[in-house]
Amino acid sequence: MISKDLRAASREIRSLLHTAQKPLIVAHIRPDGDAIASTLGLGLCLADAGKQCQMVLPDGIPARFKFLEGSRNIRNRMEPGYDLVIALDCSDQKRLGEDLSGIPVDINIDHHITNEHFAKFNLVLPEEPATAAILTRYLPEWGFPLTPAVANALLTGIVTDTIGFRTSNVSPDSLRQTAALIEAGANLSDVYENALTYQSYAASLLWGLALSRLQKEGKLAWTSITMEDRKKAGYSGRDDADLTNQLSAIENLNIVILFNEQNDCKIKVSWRSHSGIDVSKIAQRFGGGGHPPAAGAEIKGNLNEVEDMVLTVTKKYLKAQKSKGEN
Ligand SMILES: [Mn+2]
Repeated sequence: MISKDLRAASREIRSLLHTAQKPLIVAHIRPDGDAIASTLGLGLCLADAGKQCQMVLPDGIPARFKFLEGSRNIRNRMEPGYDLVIALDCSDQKRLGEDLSGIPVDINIDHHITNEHFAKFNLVLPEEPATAAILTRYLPEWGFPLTPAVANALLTGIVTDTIGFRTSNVSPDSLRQTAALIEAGANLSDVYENALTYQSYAASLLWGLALSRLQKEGKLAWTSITMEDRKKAGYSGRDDADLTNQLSAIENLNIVILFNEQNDCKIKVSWRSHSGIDVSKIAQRFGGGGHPPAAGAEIKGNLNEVEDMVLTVTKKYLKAQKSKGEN
């Protein structure tokens, strides 16, 4: 059931999307598959409807997503002259990056439970497994047809955010949406291989270096990717090369953490959890956010400091959860 507020937001969004001539679509920094896919899915729809559409992701897009039609039209910087701003898959405005964090946002479509409703109209559905899933549901309702290119993009968002339909928030509805996307021309095996399975040789080397330092204490395991690792492996991206998801595949753990050293004394920390432990609460304490089973934060400091701080807080949190469970 969709609430009255959401229905009202959906009506407003529909009319804004139809009236706009020069929409600007943005998503969160260091974009993942869902951020890229949602940007492309909506961008291609609006372009098909004859609009002069700007798609802007300040960090560009990882090579694995360049198979998507229209991905070459994504820009790093916005140009003036837009008449509508749409933020996708982004829970707070800071996550749009420096250039975009100050501009007024008209529409925010997202599925993060930590969403701050920073836009004029917010369509936030935390029960949906991906922002692309929300668009799959609403775009046809708003009168924008799902072409094969749009469907392929949206399917990429669902497949990546659910790690191939493996997360606990995959519902019968998500599978029905997926079926609708395949009917509209999306290619599931192609999306799966390109967006999820394939990885570069450099990424494999990077995994090896980071995994050689994997540590475990009770039901908590962690490791890090350092600047040095990236150099040694010849890995040019600043992302985690999907290692966090790999860590979360280790059995019998409650929480895994990846510390990803960025270039400027900043550490990107990613948490994944099992057994219903809400790691978004820990991430929020460090100024980050996310979903109950998957969250992240960017923390200032050197690797050792940040590791100590985060491990202490996470262990305390695990202990508190445990004693809560025992009561
Ligand atoms: Mn997402």
